Amino acid sequence: MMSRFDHYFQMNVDDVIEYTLEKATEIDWDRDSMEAVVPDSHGNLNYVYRIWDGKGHSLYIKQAGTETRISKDMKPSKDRNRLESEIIMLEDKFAPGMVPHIYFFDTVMCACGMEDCSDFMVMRDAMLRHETFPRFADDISTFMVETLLLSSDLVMDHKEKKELIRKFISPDLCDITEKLVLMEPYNDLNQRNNVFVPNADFIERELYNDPALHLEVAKLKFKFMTDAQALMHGDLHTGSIFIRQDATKVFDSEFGTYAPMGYDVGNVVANLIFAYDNGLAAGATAFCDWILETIEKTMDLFIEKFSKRFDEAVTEPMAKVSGFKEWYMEGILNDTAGYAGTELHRRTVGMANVVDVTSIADEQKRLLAERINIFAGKDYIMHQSSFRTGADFAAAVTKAKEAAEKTL
Ligand code: SR1
Ligand code: MG
Repeated sequence: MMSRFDHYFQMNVDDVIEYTLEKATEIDWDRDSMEAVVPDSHGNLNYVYRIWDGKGHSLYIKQAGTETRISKDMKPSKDRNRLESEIIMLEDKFAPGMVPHIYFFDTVMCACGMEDCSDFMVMRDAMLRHETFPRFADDISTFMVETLLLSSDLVMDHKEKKELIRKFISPDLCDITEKLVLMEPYNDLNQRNNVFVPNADFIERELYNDPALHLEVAKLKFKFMTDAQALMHGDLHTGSIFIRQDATKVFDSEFGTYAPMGYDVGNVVANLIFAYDNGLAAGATAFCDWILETIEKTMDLFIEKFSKRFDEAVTEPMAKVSGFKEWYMEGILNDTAGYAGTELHRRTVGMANVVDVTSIADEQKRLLAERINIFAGKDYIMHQSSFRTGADFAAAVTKAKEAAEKTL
C-alpha cells in the first residue's frame, strides 16, 4: 500500500500523528484524542515531537533533518537516526532500562519512535536550576562500565566486535567530533569558533599559541580516530541524559562509534564542570559542592565497578595476564583526563557552546567560568597520568578556580 511516508521529507507537527499511527503499531492508539507538540528542549542536530492520546499512550518521534539545526552548512548523513536507534537498542542490552525504549526506526524517513521520557528532566536544564541528584554518580558509572566493557574486545567475541565496528562506522559524525572537538578549539581553522570577546587575548595565548598543548591534543585526535576500543556513546553530555531523583536514562547516541572509552567518561566529567561554573556564578555553594562530590564519586565508582566487572566478565585469555587489567585501566584514566580537557575547551571556545556558561550574564563571572574550563582542561590534557582517583579529578577544578581568579 502506498504511503506518503514512502519518500523522505522533513515532517512537521502536523505530519507526526499520521506518521505515528502508521509506524508505531505496537501501541493501541486512540486516534481521535491524539495530539502532538514540539518539546521545549532540543539538541543541535535533529527534530523531536511528543505525541500522546487521551488513553495514556505517548512517545517521541525523532527525525534527522538534511541540515543540522545548529548550522545549515552542516549536512551529516541522515543515517545518523539509524545509528542512534541501533546503538540505543544495543545499549539497552548492555545496561537494561538505562536508555529509552525504541519502538521502531525507519530508514526512509530517517526517524524513530522512542519512549516518552517527559516525566524526566533533561539533566542540563536541571543543572541550570542547581538541582541535585543523589543517584547520578551510581547510575552513570554503571551505564559507562556496562556499555563500554561489554562492547569491547575484553568481553565480546572479536569477530562479532569487528562486525559492530563495520555496522557503526560513522564518517560524518566522527568528522564533526574530529574538527569541532579535537582541532578547532586550538586553531580556529574553519573560522567558526565562538569566542567571548573579553576573553579573546587569554584564549589566543592559552589555547591558540601553546605548541605543547597542540601536540597532546594531536595525539588525542589520532587516538580517537584509530583506537576502536569500545562502542562509546560519543556525546555523553548533560543534554544527552534524562534524569529524575529515582532514575537516569541516556539518549541521543547518534555520535556512537568504536573509539576510546575515556571519550565518554571525560565528557561526563567536563559537563559536570560546566554545571559547576554556572552554580559558582550564581553563588550556589551547596550545588557546587555536590558537583565536586559527584565528579569524585562518578570516577571512583567507575574505577571500582570497571575493575570488578573486568574480573567477572572478561573472556579474552590474554586480557587475564597478570598486570594487564591495571595497564588497561590506566589507559582509560589517561584518556578520560585528555578528553575531559578537549570537551572543556571546545564547549568554551568552539562552535557548539553550552548554555551553562553562555547564560552567565555578568562579564567577570563568565570570564571566571571560561578560564576555569581552560585551565582545568589544560591540566587534564597536559598531566593525564596524574589523575588516578575521583579526588584527583575534582581537585583539578578547585585548582583551576584559584588560578583563574588570579587572572581577573
Ligand atoms: C554540529 S553538531 C555540534 C555538537 O552538537 C552535538 O551534540 C555534538 O556535541 C556536536 O559536537
Ligand atoms: Mg546530541
